[in-house]
Amino acid sequence: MDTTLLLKLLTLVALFGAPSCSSASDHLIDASKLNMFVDDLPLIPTIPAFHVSDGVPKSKSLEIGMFMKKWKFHRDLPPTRVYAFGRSEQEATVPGPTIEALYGVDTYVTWQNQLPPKHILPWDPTIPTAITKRTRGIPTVVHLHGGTHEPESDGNANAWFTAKFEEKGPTWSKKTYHYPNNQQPGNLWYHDHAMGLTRVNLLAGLLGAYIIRHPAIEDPLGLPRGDQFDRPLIVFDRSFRTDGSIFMNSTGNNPSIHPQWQPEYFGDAIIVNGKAWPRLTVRRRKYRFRIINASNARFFRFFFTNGLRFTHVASDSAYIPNPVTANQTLVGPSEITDIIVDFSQSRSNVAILANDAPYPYPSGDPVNEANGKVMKFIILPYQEPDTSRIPKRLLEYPAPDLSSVARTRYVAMYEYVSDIDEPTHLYLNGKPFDAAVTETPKEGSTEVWHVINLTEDNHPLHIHLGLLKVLDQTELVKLDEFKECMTKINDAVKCHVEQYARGKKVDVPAHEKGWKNVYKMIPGYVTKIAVRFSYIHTNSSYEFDATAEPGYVYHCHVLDHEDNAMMRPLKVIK
Ligand SMILES: [Cu+2]
Repeated sequence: MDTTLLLKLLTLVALFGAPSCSSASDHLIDASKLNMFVDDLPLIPTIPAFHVSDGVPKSKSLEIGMFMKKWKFHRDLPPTRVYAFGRSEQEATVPGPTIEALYGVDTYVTWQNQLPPKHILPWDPTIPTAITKRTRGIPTVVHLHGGTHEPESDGNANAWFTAKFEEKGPTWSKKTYHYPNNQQPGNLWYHDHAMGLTRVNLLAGLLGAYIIRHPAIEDPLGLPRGDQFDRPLIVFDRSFRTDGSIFMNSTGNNPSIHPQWQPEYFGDAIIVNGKAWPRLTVRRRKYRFRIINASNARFFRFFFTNGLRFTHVASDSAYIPNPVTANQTLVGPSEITDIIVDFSQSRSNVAILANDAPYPYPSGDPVNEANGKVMKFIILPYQEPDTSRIPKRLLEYPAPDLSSVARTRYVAMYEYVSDIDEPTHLYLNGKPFDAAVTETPKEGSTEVWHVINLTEDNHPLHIHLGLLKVLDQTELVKLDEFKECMTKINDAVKCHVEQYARGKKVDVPAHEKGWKNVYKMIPGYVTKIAVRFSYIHTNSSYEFDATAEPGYVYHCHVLDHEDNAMMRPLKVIK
């Protein structure tokens, strides 16, 4: 054989790995063979969510579509078929454009499904799933994660619709969603929430950032500003085939029960703002990064390999009262960590943002060379003036009034396995999603929830509408005994949870003691949270009817769990 040809073949095998795997078409790319840090971090396009006329901001109506298109995730990967948000197919990106809203100015969005009928990823009709009856088409619906808005605009899992609104789910009520933006300023994200399809629709690319800014109170803080120095970093993991397509298993872990569903999706390539392991050249000054973990199931424990530290200023959709500096930060699926990095403190001219969270978290596989790296910062050598600052105080909101708690609830997390000891589904409180609503908080009230994790994995619990504050996390002693009782009678009070919640306490990290909308539930622990059903910045009641149909939901944000069916309805009452 010609030596050049042999060399080429060897390079191809080294890059793409030997063909094998579950089916003939699944020639996977070995992510560790892809060169890291060869693509620049893309600047995600932004869409202003308000007009300015005569210097006055006015409300705006947007039309944002979901399109199938091709996306280049890496220099050496063929283009990948994705689903992307954008105002047109040409403009659409993965992640979708960052929507920039202004405090107190309403935004209306008509989310348009422009997707062709056949899904680019495998899905599973045997889990509770949005399935069209009369037509073909991909059900989608958009949820604005962290938003304080009416139930009709919340993207209820059964309010899905297909292309041209041809077919609609049972709780669909309107085409145009209303986001009042009158909550505390902060970071939100929008993503698909269709019943049983959320994990595949996000995997295909249906996600993007949404920022609510309140200049009158944020500008005086003096934090880094502008597109260059204040940037969202949307991070997720993906696996690819040699033809560039996204790889997702087409065979389930219990194929005779669920042909396709598996309990967690993990990919080896780490994608930031749409590129695998990108690089960014930065100046020796402070930058603000709003990091969104948009993975299906992967937790990230971020740190810099050169010891550079970061300072937290907000968590999820709310500022924290005081900045907190740390060496590392654990970010579960759907959590948002908002940090300042001061590159003038770096002793080297290169800083790698890395990850060392096992997957599944916390007791799964250790990270490898590929998924243990996130992105590279190339730091320019010369010092420069920096007028931005990290103030001693950020924004403080009233603490929940624990003397007037309206209701105490228990939420137990269960995982069920088949006779081959493989997970078949997961439930909250042992109930499927369509069982009658049991969580009915009163509008304006504060509740305390005891979230009891009886599984072996950490589950990020996300509550729509209400914000939560983590009170404490306590280990369950004699876990097997307690689990046995719970498995039998599914009642935390009758099983005397208070007698078991006496083990060691894990400190809530300082930067996560503020208001959040999702939190990491440690396996074998009870996590006590206060949940507030009013605006947290004013403590006043909602300016919309939160009691309307179809209500809200709360769920695990590991998307593969949420889909099957670690999700329950949440109905606010008067
Ligand atoms: Cu979960």
